[in-house]
Amino acid sequence: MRGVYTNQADLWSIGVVAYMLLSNTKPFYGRKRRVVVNKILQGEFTFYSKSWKNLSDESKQFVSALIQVDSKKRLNAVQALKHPWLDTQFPLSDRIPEKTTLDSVHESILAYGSVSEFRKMALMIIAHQSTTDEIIELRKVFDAYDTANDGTISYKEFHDAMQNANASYTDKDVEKLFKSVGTGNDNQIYYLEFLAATLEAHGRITEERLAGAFDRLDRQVEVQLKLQTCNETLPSLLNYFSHLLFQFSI
Ligand SMILES: [Ca+2]
Repeated sequence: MRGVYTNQADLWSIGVVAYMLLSNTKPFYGRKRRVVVNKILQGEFTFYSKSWKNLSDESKQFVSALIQVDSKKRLNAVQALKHPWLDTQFPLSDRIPEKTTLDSVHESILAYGSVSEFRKMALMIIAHQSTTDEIIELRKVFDAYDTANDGTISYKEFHDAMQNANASYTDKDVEKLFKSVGTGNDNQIYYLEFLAATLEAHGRITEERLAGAFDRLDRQVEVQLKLQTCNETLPSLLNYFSHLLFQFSI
């Protein structure tokens, strides 16, 4: 507001956004704009609202260290990432999948090649309805595969991940596996496809749940799939669900 902007201004914004996300209230408020502007210029805010009562001291310290008028006193990005609140609540090691999970995902992908298109569709419905708790481990693996962090697994990323899992794969083997998971023609594996391919052999799908998903596939889709037109149906449904799921999951 004083006309001097560096990337330290972004850290102020992160402080304000963190304040709002944590408490669902604004740090600076007032009936008149002049009052609000004054408070911002002074960096004058409190943790007065009720929602702050249940929040940790570290979260308040994190916010306070960012909503600092003096940009030199404000944490920089590196310091903010190392702040005890981020470090203890969301340690980096928690976002890396366990070796056993990586192995079982690899096995699921191997088994997925022999799954019918109709069953794949049902698995996508289940994936779409899965809760964050159910898929949190799989999301970690997805992120580990998606090294460019752009929300899809490219052929190259998949190839690297498969080579890491089993160095003896030929390019042909990897291509076959890739095509069994990625149903579209754009050489990408979407999040929903990945979940569908890895949920089942991960031991998370009961027969009742699968039966329920089959029931939900309406008769028209069933007929279409039986008529082998699934290659047209699957990608369009997939893009829709995949987009939704990726946006709203962790
Ligand atoms: Ca990617």
